[in-house]
Amino acid sequence: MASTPSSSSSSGGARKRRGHRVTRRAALGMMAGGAAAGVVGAKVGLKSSSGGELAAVANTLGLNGPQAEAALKTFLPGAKYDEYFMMSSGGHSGQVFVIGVPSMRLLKVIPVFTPESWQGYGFGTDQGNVVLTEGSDPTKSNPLTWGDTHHPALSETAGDYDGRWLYINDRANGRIGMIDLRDFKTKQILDVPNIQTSHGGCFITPNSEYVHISSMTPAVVATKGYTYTPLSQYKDKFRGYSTWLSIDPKTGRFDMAKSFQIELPPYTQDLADAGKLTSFGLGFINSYNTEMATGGDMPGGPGPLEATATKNDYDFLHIIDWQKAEQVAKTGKTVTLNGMNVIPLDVAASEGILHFAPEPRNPHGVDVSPTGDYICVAGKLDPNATVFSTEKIKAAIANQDYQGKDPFGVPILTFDSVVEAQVELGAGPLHTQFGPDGHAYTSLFVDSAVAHWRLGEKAGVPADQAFKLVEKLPVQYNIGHLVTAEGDTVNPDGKYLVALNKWSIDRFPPLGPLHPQNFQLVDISGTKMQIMKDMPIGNGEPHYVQMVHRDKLKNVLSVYPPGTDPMTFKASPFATVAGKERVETSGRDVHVYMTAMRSHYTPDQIDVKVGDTLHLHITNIEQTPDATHGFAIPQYNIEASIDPGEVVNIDLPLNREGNFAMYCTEFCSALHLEMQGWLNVSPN
Ligand code: K7E
Ligand code: CUA
Repeated sequence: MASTPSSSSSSGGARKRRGHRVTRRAALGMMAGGAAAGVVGAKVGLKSSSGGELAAVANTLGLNGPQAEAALKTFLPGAKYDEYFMMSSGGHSGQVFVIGVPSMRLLKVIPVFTPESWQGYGFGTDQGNVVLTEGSDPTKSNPLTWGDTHHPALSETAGDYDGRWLYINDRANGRIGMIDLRDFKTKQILDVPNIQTSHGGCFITPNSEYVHISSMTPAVVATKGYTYTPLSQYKDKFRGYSTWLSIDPKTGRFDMAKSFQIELPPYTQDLADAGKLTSFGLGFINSYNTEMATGGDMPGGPGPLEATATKNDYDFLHIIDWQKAEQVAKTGKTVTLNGMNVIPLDVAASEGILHFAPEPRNPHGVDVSPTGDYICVAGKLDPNATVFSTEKIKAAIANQDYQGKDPFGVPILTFDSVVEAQVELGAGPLHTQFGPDGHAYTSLFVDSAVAHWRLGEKAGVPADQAFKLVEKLPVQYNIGHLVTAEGDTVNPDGKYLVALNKWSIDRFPPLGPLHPQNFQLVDISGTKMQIMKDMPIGNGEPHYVQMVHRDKLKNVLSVYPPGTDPMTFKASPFATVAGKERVETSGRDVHVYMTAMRSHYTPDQIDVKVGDTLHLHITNIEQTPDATHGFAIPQYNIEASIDPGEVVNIDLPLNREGNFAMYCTEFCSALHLEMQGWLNVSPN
């Protein structure tokens, strides 16, 4: 892969950095002698080190100078913290990963759509069970137990991450999860009405007014969920929905009374993004399969979906005026469908809520630039990034500058009137992220490369450099999304880029035929992009990731206040203090108010009968950070994790007699192994 020589005038030193932020060098607290120019330089300075061993180590590993330098820059000794955190989707693991940058260490797995036993999520305790069950409508009795997380969205204030909440969609089942960043636990899963799948989300509006999630594959919606319809009626009966979920500003939960949907034609709605600053109030959704193909690749059929869905030269960028929609949603022009306030397609078209702009065939990513002036669309089957202008879109809408209407009556803006530039980047462009000063970075799936290019004058780029490719960096291999530090906010930091590669082939030793994905950390602070580190992702297949500065996560709890219900952050009515432990029986319901502390449960014997329902209310009465206790009941599929100050509730119908040795699963103390008790279930 040939790299284009850099023509950028930017340099790490010239880029603006926020005053309050530590530079990477200071954060590392090392490299006192200055960045080493090469391996030999690596042993310079550092009197306190054991002396000139660094060059020998580098030689043994065969590291060149930049590699040795990258190794030092990404090493963090204990008790030194990463400057950034990546909130990574976990793909079909159904989880979210938290990864430190630049160390590329996995710091946490947050279970969202999939049970996770370490954290006792989905194994009998209230948090996981309640959230998973509530999010499984209409099959609450048989909860969905996995999801396909794709696009995390951190809450924002004035277009910048504010560290309060994180949302993530389930691409498979059209659901959305909400994580509170005080304790990094999932608080709510919503099975979004009327959408079976989701891809256009999550994205969040600049003041967290709404989190958006739209369907991917259109479906037939009936008043009671979904209904069977022959695919021959695809055009007439199948529909997509753009969903605007109102966020409760106090709790981060979804306020359904203020939420609404916009009905969309049966195209495949793909990625989406929210306008910001100059484009505030607009939302953008890509689409493909405007051909409305439904497959049929056996003899006599119309042909495979991927062939029929790529016939048109243009698909439609959906431009949604959500402020206008918000007003129309309050009128009588809407319908209620499965509890959701829905703006019908014809109303959306006639009220000026929905416009289309042609976009080169089968695009994938749509990304709004930091100032909001440019909307960058990358087309899988087109080598260009197509850059739309917010100003031109607004003018075209105002002037009704249409080149026609789609079959559903939605006006199509004239392509040449709304496009600002097309920048040839390479094969298979997918997603774009941003740095300061109009720097843009686009993933090239087919090329296996990152393309660095510049936006236009509205982003502060000199005219002679505007909309030009700067450099391409080969990555290993087949990059999907990419992320830059705070690169989808109004205030991107630059500094780091991570390539989220789908294939790793030879980068790691084979451990069976299923290979990990490969995250590659790239230094973008200098004039040339430089790969610093590979990180295998041995769980799920991440799609999008956001990278947030550590300073933004200012509300994180280290312990809960005593007796906290983590679902409400309020005192739990079931909290127990030392000395007040008790058993209360009412009919066949046995309530045990238990405490846990190093190294015992009180009570440690529970005597019940087959047919009783056991209600365990366990309070971890410790306030020492990290003094988490587990609680497992063998053979009953119960596993809890109880953090200091937390109250966990378990409802357990007892259907089997025996003496069950309940125990603490977290190695909490010298007498951890002694932290056990007996659940004695006698015959009825
Ligand atoms: Cu994988 Cu954002 Cu779902 Cu592109 S999407 S890679
Ligand atoms: Cu408590 Cu181990």
